Amino acid sequence: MSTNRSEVYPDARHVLPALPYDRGALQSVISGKTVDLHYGKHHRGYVDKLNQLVIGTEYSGESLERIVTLTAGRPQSVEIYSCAAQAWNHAFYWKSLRPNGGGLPPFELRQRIDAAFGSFDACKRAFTAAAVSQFGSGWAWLVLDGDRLAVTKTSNADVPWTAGMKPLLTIDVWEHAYYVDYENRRSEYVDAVLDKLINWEFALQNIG
Ligand code: MN3
Repeated sequence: MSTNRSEVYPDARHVLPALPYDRGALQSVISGKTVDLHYGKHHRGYVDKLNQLVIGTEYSGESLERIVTLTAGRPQSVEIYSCAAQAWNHAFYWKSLRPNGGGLPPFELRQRIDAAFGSFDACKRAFTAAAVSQFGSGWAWLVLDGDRLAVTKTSNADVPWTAGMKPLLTIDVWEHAYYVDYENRRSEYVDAVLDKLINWEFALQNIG
């Protein structure tokens, strides 16, 4: 008997994960309108498109992570790769935020931050610099690179784990993440996310 998941579960579909909070819960920084568009249209669109694209392919029934890993760097699979990676990135982004977030990281994380960056302020400056300097669409990340915390950025749909880095937090810097609320002022959005929404507890959980 085959254990191929696509045969066992022929109707397996990627699903849009529920938002971890109410649509208006981030409104001190990100409006409900932006969440409606970003989660309800963009994130949902990546999931829906992926489900269409994988029908009848070798990727049908595979997890998002597997699809990203299998298609990364394959020009013939760029559309599937982009939708899968964006579906993964957005699920991770919503968890990287929380109402009444920001502030100081938990003590254990602050020790790791001090060791890697010298200070919490230096870490925030590095995170902001990565987010603001990403040319065009992409993502800024706090990652584990080996056993050391680092900040990095990726273009378009790219994830850090195909380069061997473990993601701890992310900030979406595609224009659709902030343009309705901040127009072209990306740095204002990034500063506000870091001060009021970023979920340092989630980063600590991800260190594992
Ligand atoms: Mn986005």
